Amino acid sequence: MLKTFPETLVSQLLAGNRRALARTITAVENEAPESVEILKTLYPYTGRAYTIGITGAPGTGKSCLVTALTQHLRKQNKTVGIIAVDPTSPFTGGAVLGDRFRMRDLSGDSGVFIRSMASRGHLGGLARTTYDVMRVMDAAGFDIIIIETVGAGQNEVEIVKAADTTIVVEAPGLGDDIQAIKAGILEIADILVVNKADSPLVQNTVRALKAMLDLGHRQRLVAHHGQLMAQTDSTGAPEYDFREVPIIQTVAINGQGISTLVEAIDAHRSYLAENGIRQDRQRARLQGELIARLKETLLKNLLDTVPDETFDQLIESLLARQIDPVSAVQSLLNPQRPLS
Ligand SMILES: Nc1nc2c(ncn2[C@@H]2O[C@H](COP(=O)(O)OP(=O)(O)OP(=O)(O)O)[C@@H](O)[C@H]2O)c(=O)[nH]1
Ligand SMILES: [Mg+2]
Repeated sequence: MLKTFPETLVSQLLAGNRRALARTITAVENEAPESVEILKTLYPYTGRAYTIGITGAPGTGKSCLVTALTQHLRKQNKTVGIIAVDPTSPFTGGAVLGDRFRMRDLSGDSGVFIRSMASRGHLGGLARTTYDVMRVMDAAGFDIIIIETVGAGQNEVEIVKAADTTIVVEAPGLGDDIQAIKAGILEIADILVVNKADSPLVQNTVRALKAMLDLGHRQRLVAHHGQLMAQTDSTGAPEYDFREVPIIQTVAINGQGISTLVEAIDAHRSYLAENGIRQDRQRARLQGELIARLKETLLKNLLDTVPDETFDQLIESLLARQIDPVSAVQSLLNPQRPLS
């Protein structure tokens, strides 16, 4: 393949070239050397897309929901980029036959771009490359970016935090427990969806979710030094977010409830905009990213200056109780300081 300069690739991507988009995403996903230049060049074009995170237990119908949602958004003439962080997702071809036909409907449409990312890699790395892939799609001009992750734990919660609107998907009949509790993802939901509402058990699930929402109040979060923290009032007590989390019933395989879901997303979007919350969240996210990257760079720069033997010796000294960990850090930061 002919080598394309990052600027050329980015200008092709900005011009709507789908192959350039695919190649850019691959470079970014693999953290290829040119990805730094690519991300730098396209950064000024980011920050426009509205992002929707969809998470929930395996098999609740997330991919079908993403498909139905996308078809609806396309009717409103919105372009949609989809990132599926999920090795078992139908987007990667592991679907039952019916799903695969549905996906083909989507991928034949130039207003839709689907990318699946294997959930390999360490926690921070996965979250970061996912953000970067989102940025690429954002710069490519998609109106909406949807991220699907299996809500199995902290990993996915981190990724979904990058979304403007987070949808947690439940389905009836997956066991007695509400699946989201296990992963602790209920509190990140801006909208709850009970999919597979064609099941006779749907009302049980809706009732259980309502009861749980009544029990817990979500703390209002505020950006502080790069982290989202609980907002407190003048007495130090936490403030709560009393926005009601809607529970929406859908049948993803036939589109039932999807227009109600889109209305709920629009309402949440307005809520974020009217209260300046979207801006606050973006600020917090960027602060967090800046600090994370700073830590990583400082650590790398420092470790580059420390010979392996010095490092190994230090570990041995720690093990032999000749030095304590805090002093060990000091000696690494200040090599002139004698090891005592
Ligand atoms: N009856 C019924 N089946 C559904 C509905 N939505 C999805 N399904 C079926 O549920 C199964 C799982 O759907 P997926 O969309 O792959 O679910 P998922 O949550 O993306 O699954 P993972 O990505 O593996 O976690 C498929 O066989 C779908 O056909 C629905 O509303 N009603
Ligand atoms: Mg899926």
